[in-house]
Amino acid sequence: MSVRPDVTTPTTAEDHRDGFVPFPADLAASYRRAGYWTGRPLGELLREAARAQPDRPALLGDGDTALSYAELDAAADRTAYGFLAMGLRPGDRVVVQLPNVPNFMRILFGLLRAGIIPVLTLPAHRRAEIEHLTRLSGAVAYLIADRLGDFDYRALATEVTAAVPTLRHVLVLGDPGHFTDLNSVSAEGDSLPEVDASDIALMLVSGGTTGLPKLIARTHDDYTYNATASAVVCELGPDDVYLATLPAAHNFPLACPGILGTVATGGTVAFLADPSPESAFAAIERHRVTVTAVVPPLAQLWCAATEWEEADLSSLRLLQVGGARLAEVNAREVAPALGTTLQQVFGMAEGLLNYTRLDDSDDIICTTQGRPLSPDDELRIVDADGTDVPEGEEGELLTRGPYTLRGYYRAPEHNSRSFTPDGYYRSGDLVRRLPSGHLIVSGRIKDVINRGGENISCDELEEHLLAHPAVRHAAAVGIPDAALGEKVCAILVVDGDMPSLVEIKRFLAERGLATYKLPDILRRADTLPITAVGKIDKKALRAEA
Ligand code: OOB
Repeated sequence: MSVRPDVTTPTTAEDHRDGFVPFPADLAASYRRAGYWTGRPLGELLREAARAQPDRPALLGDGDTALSYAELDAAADRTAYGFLAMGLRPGDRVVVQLPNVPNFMRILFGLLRAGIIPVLTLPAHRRAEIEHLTRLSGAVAYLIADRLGDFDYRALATEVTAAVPTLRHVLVLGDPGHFTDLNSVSAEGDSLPEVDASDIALMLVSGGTTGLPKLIARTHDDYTYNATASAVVCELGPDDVYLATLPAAHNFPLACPGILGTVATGGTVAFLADPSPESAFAAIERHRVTVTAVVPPLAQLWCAATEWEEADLSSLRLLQVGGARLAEVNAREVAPALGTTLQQVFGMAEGLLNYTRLDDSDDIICTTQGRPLSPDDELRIVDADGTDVPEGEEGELLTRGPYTLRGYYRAPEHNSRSFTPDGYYRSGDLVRRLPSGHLIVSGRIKDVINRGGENISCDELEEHLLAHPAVRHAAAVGIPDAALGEKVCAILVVDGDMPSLVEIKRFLAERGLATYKLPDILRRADTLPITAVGKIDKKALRAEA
């Protein structure tokens, strides 16, 4: 499948800013004055740490190998010179699709230091997404691993190369076949290009719930702030060991505070290829991991697995959970099961990040999705007409601020819908705000079932379903119905016997749920489909239903 971007795609390095929506000059100046934007390119974070503590471990490899900051710094430079020696130019876009391997760091910093723009796709993306993102970005190179599980990325690269004329290089980690070995990208040099911190550093892929993914161009200034301010909230320091559990190209493990926040504070990064409890717990024990980030289904699985996996998790001081709503029952399990502080993170590749703080009360940590990272994050909560709702009531979250995009890359039509005229991003998320500023996410504006004219929030129903002792995962979707418009279908993954519809309805009614919100249909599933980063895939479920 190929989908054309809604503007003509320029293909030269110099044109990388065509279709980029910059921050307005007056706001940019105010973000600089406030000290959020420091003019430091992302590549400098590693440089500064290497100067300050050359011999400390930066990166833990497979087995017992480790790279010091000085070694990683030098490897990133050689990689940057290697890309330039191949003919890549600053401003060129390069689609990166790599698994969680230590090499990710050298390659990412190599690209950043050369001023080449990584387009960070996830290992689970396939031809539809990769071809679309390659075309949209006008990428000249595609960086892959040879294979992951049964999937051969070289075959995908062959297809994408044939379809997208701008693509000139395919570089492979592992067996390159007829492409080029990514490990051979290395050269010496004595001056790297000057990188302007207000320019695009990298592109993230939107986690959008509709249509093909969009590109989010993040600047060095805004993303450095994203990572460093997040590191402050999480109290990261040189003794921390951050485990990249989620796919490293996702905003959460990359910069919230993730890999980049760890480098900025001189800590150590380790990569986890397989997030199953067995492999994750072994990695936490072996590397003495202190912080990691997961999505709610994984948090649930890890909590359950402490019953059967023997491991010493005592080093883990902070488990960040985000990406989708963490039900309160599951949130309450984390500290007792894993012996760590829970942090809820409500974030988006588009920018805005909300964190529960380490010293928030247990109730705040377990029942809210955090409060904004920056004092200059501006939030509005509005009704369907765009009018601000009274304080404490539910509405759609709109936001702008020092690290929130002002427009998707090369998507003018989309931007006219996704942003207000004064630059607020319409998140599509339904939230309420507590007097403390903490947000409670109650769903997506589109994730509602309209049953006979009554709107039912799928999130709300799912939260109640999850409180049933037999229910491990739950999803609610609307099923077309001639009489009601839509009927409520609940899909459950259960431990042991499947409860009957009558039993579930009684359980929900006892919890005080309105009658019209009770499921009409109950289905059992062995697993629920998941997205590229591991969230429950409502889009796929709705399509199936
Ligand atoms: C993170 O980023 P994306 O871009 O994959 O997805 C963003 C969307 C949000 O708009 C919201 O709908 C949902 O994912 N979401 C949550 C949530 N965190 C994200 N919904 C409920 N509760 C939460 N805690 O998912 C992301 C980026 C950075 C940090 C953390 C997550």
